[in-house]
Amino acid sequence: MNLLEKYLQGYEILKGSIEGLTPEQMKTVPGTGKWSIHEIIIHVVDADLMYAGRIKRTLAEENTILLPFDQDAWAKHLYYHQTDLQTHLELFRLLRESTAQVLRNIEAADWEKKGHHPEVGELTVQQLVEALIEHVATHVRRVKTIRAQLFT
Ligand code: NI
Repeated sequence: MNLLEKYLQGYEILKGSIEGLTPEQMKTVPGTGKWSIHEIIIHVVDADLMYAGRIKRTLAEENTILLPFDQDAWAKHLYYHQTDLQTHLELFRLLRESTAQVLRNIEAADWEKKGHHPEVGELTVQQLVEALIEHVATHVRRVKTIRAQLFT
């Protein structure tokens, strides 16, 4: 499976990870300072939103700056528990599909274009896409752990 196929598969993987959970289970906080599954999913969608912008900036602009974002502040100040999950899952699907359209059209050399992240340093388009694939995998593992601990 190539990188773009894996990237597109993220939607089914993310959606599949929460299958069968009730809204109450989704919003159960597993411990002090821990995210509920609902918050995890919204976080994954917001990260994709930021990364879609990063990928486009890196492709379109020379020496672009990739802005970091404070994920805990986002979860708190954007009131993740009051945001609708289905709307965000749909946004995730559309972000991946629309970004994949862009990535299908670029030249092979464009995958090596770099943006600059103030904390991480240089990141290529390929690394940004790989990071997104890994990001879903990491959080889906966490969802599985919470499900096994609390809901089985
Ligand atoms: Ni994350």
